[in-house]
Amino acid sequence: MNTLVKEEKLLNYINGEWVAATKGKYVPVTNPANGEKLVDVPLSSHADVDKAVEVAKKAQKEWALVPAPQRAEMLYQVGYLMKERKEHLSRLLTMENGKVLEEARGEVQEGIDMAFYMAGEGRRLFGHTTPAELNDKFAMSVRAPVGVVGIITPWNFPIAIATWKSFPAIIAGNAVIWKPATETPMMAYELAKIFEEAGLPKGVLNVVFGSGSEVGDAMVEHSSIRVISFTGSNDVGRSVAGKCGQQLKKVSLEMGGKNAMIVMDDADLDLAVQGIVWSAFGTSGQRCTAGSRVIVHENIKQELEERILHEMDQITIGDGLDETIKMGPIINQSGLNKIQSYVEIGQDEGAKLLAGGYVLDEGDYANGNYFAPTLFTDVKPDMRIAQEEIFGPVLSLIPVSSFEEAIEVNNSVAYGLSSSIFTNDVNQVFKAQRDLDTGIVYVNAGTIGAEIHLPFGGTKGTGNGHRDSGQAALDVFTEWKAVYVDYSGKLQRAQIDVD
Ligand code: UN1
Repeated sequence: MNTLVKEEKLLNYINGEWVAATKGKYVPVTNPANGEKLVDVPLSSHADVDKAVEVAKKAQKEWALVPAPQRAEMLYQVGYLMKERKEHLSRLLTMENGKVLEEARGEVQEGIDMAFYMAGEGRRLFGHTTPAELNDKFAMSVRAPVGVVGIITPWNFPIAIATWKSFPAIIAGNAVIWKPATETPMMAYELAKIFEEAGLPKGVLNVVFGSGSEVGDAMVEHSSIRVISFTGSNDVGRSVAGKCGQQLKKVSLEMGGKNAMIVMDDADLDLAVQGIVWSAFGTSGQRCTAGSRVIVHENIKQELEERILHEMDQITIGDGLDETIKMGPIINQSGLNKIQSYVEIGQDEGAKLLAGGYVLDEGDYANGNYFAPTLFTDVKPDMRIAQEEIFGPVLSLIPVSSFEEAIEVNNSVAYGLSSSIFTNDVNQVFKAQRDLDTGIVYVNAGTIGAEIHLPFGGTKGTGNGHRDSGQAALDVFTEWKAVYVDYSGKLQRAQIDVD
């Protein structure tokens, strides 16, 4: 048994109390590296969501009246506690998610950065002041909290994405109902404990564990939850958006990518190979931002292939708690099945498999969910392996003969999250950042590694126009309010009494 997880069963966190879910049903959470059971997570019901919303409504009214700089004090405290517990949180994260420890530390750091960044917003939360069109009249816009907001977070970045959503919501004066992914509940449990210790008033943050079909649905359907911020699959996101649309509920979606790295024939290939391998096989390819296509100039295709293969050979695979390991397991069996099925699809489509393509299940790998790093080449842009999100360590090389073709291939997918280009031609750099149609563009680096003070999200099938993190996150969790103060003492009619 591991010693990091003290609890046998997790409890929901509602109104500042740890309470059992009403139905009394649980599912086990296992470590994807070795199949070891970590904890049981409750499957809550509509009734638990209703309870959480009732207390959140009350708590939010008071929280909204706390001056934002004071709300920030609590968030600074959350940041300090996360910092103090960084190693503990990182190890737990590796155990429940499988990502290697170095990456887990990076993810926890992303959450710490977000705490201090959003705490700073407590002294900004800027609106605008602007001249009024009439004399003796003052005009400004201010950000107002929306009320009770719902956040639904995925297992692949269980703490960072939770901070992208909950911290701006809370600093802006909202109360939160949070449904974490059932695969990775320990991060939610730990973060809720940190909020509790930091002194967040009861009911401002409520964690309800459970399935998307029951808890997620109850949140989406609840008329008192006025915003849903969702990160997850495209299918679920579309259904969430449809239901929210019916209720005129604000919904912010982030639903993945089919991100490409362009390598031009003047690129620094050493750098390109490192960036490609890190983006494709880091986190075992289980990032929304993972680079799963390389669009390569035909002049350097063969050399790049050889160099990528060489670098792939250096990837050590196993339990991420072992610091010599570079790539951890896949989250679960259904993830493995999906990856395996895409390898078959790629072969049927006529792509050439250069490496990997199989499940690792012998010896030390027997009890975990491991997939070999996989490389396809001579992939055509319209093949399914070049169009659909695989969410695993599978990379496709697509040869092209010009810069223009590279841009066109990049933009030919239904998603628009991240893209990158390796080139030393300054003209191509500026054309690429203009013409690549994704929400994130990297130059001379891979597709992953977004920083928290910039907007995170994408175009087309990746989302619906909103962004996580950065200033943009405040737009999701606030309403703009235009305020006019007429101090003329007489009736002044806008657009009419203007001379
Ligand atoms: C995700 O894959 O959903 O930019 C988030 C990155 C990380 C976050 C990824 N900072 O790769």
